[in-house]
Amino acid sequence: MLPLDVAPEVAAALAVGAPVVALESTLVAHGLPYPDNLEVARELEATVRAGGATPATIAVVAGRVRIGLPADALATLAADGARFAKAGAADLAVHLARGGDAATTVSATAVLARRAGIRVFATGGIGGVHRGDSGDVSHDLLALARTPIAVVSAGAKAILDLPRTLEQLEALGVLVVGHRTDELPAFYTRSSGLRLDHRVDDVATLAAICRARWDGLGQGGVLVCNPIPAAAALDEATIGAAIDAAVADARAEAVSGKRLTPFLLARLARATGGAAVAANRALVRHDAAVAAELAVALAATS
Ligand code: PSU
Ligand code: MN
Repeated sequence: MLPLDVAPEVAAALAVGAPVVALESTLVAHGLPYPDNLEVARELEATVRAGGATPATIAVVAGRVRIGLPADALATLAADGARFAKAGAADLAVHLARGGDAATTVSATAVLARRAGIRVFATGGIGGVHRGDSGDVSHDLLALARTPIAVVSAGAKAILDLPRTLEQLEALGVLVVGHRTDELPAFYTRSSGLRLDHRVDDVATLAAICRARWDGLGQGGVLVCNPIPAAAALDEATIGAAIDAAVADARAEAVSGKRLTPFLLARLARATGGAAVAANRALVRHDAAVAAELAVALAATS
């Protein structure tokens, strides 16, 4: 039996088919500096609520899966992020068996959200194929392919090799849909130059697509690509140069594996004087708002 603690508010919503949006905890524990991360975590929950859905931040605490974190647990996750392991879907069993604390990545959050009966999940940017020839490919991609959930994100993080990431998504059979865009967004900027096969301009259509994919076809994940709001987008050349420098630093310091993504994000935060953090914050808030809309639309048609 999976040790699953669903917060009362989330359980009540799920029991009546009311809209719920899952939120991940790695973004909080390892993706953003303190105290911005705590502000973001709270902001995301508030944004989901304002959109008429119930937020469920997911993490592993003392070997139990928590679907929906009380305020004090959220504060600990943010202030004490380093104490939480970074868990992908494959790592979960170890933390559960050992009674450990773990922040969940996109792959782990998607799997756990589905186990709890949640269909919509908001995050900033999914993991993907890293640049260079290390062969580092995030498990997020395969987990998304297998898990019938809609993940609303601003594309894949721009620190990645975006053309390769998009090819892998296609090869794995993830349905990638642009929300009011024809292109894969590049996280900090609105466009990557990579065209998407599908674009949707309203959430009612998006909900119908999700239903057809899950209920009709029995297929897996939908990646909803929601570009950063124009006013919050960073200058492409500036952020591009900062990313190149961060990737070069990681190589020089031989940073790889689970540490790589947090290392690159921290470097960008520093190199841009916080502008990368501000952009990350704005884009993930926008994702939470669209995810709430989608959850409401899905609940209305269930
Ligand atoms: N999106 C963000 N910031 C983050 C992440 C996503 O805006 O920190 C996290 C997600 O949890 C994602 C993970 O699953 O980074 C990818 O890590 P890796 O490349 O090690 O698979
Ligand atoms: Mn990796």
